[in-house]
Amino acid sequence: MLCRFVDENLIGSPDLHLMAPDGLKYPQPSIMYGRTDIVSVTPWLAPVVWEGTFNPVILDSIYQKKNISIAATVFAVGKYIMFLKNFLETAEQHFFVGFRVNVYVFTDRPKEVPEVKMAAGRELIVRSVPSSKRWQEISARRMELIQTLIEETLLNNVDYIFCLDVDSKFHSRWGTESLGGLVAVIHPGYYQDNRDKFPYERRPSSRAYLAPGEGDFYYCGGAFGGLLMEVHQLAKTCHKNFEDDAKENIEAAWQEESHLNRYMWTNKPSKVLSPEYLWQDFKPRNPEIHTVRFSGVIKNYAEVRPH
Ligand code: 5GW
Ligand code: MN
Repeated sequence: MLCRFVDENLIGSPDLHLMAPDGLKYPQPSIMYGRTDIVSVTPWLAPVVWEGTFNPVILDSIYQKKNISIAATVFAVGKYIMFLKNFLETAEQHFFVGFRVNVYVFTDRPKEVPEVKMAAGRELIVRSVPSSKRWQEISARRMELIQTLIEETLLNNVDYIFCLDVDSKFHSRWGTESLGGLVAVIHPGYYQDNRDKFPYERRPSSRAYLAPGEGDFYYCGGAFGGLLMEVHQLAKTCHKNFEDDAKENIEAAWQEESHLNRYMWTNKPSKVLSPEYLWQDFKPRNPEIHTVRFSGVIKNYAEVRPH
C-alpha cells in the first residue's frame, strides 16, 4: 500500500519522475560534444535552455504522458490592447502546441479582445480589470492579480503558469523544454555585461535592493513562470514588497522587474531560459542566438502609453 502511494505521488507531481514512452528512438546523447559557445548550466546546476541543448521530441513525449496543463497570463490595459491579436495568434502557432493551454487576458477593454481561433484543448479567458493611467498601478496590480488568479481559479486545475508581456510575439517553439519549478528568462539587454552594470535597485531602503557583488543574472520582468505554487510564492512576495515600499514612498528602479530580480537572487530559479525566450525586435540577432522564440515588438511609446 505504501509503495503504491509513493508511486502515484511521484507520477502525479508534474515536475518529478520523467517517464518516457516505450519504443522512442532518437539520436544518441553525448556528454562530450555539444555547444561550446554558450554556458548551459548555472553554478547551482539549473539548466540554461538554448537551442541545441535539448531534444523536443523526448521532452514532449515525457510531458504528453503526464497530460499537463499550462496557464498563461497577459495584461492588455488601455492602448496595449493593440498588441493582443498578434500575441495570441503567434501563441497558437508556437506556444506549447499540442498541449492544454488556458490563456488569461486581463484587460479594461473586454469588447476589443480579438476573436482568435483556438485549437482543441486550448482556451482564451478574458478578465476585466479597471482602467489605469499610471503604469505603476498596472505593474503593482499585475503581481496581485496573478496571485489571486492562482488562489481562486488555477489551484487544482493547472500545473504550470507563464506570465508574459503583451507587447511581444512568438517566432518559434516555446514548449516543454521551458518547464521547471521556478523559471526565469535572461534579459536580452544585459547578458554580456558585468553585474555592476545591471539595473538592479541600488537603494538599500527598497525591498528590491541588491548590493554590489550580489545578483546572478539580470532577469526580465516580461516573462517568468514555473510550477503553480512557485509562481504563487513569487507573485505574493513581489506584490507585498512592492506595497511595503510604496507605503514608504519608494518605488524600485524597474518596478516589479526589480522585485523579481531580488526574489530570484534568494530563490534560485530551477530552470533559466536563454535570451532566445525574450529577444527584442530592434536588436540585431547575436551569433549565439540560433533561434528567436519570443520577442518584444517595436512600439511607439508616445502612442501606446498613457500620458
Ligand atoms: C507601460 C508603461 C507605461 C505606462 C503603461 C504601460 C502599460 C503596460 C499599459 O498601459 N498597459 C499594459 O497592459 N501594460 C502591460 O504591462 C502590458 O502587458 C505590457 O507588455 C506590460 C509591461 O509594460 P511594457 O511592455 O511597456 O514594458 P517594457 O519594459 O517591455 O517596455
Ligand atoms: Mn514589454
